[in-house]
Amino acid sequence: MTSQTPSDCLFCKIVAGEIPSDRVAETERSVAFRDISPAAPIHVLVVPRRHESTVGALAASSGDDLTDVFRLASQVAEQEGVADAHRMIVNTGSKAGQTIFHAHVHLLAGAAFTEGRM
Ligand code: DGP
Repeated sequence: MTSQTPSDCLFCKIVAGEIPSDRVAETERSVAFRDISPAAPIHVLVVPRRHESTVGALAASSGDDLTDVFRLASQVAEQEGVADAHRMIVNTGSKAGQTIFHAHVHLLAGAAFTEGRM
């Protein structure tokens, strides 16, 4: 699905601190940082520290990492004051808009989400 490997993966470099990011929270397994190109007033990406190309691959390889990513996303929603008004979105595959092939969850909030679906 991707040619990106941990050595040339942008999010691996952000996790390692080699590329700066606006980090909002982290755990032993996951890191949350603000999206460089926000699609909503609050737009945070939550990524596992361990490289997997997609959330599906992450689920297949480690339920603990998968759980931690979503738990941290919920914690960030809480700390941003949007625990009851946010979306979590996962893009899988370039045809679905995935551009970075390191598993990640988008946490989006602060916009008036009036549509019932994406
Ligand atoms: P996706 O389309 O689901 O693969 O989302 C990738 C997101 O990553 C996209 O919303 C923009 C964001 N992004 C790309 N490059 C950087 C970067 O260098 N820093 C940060 N913070 N976000 C980035």
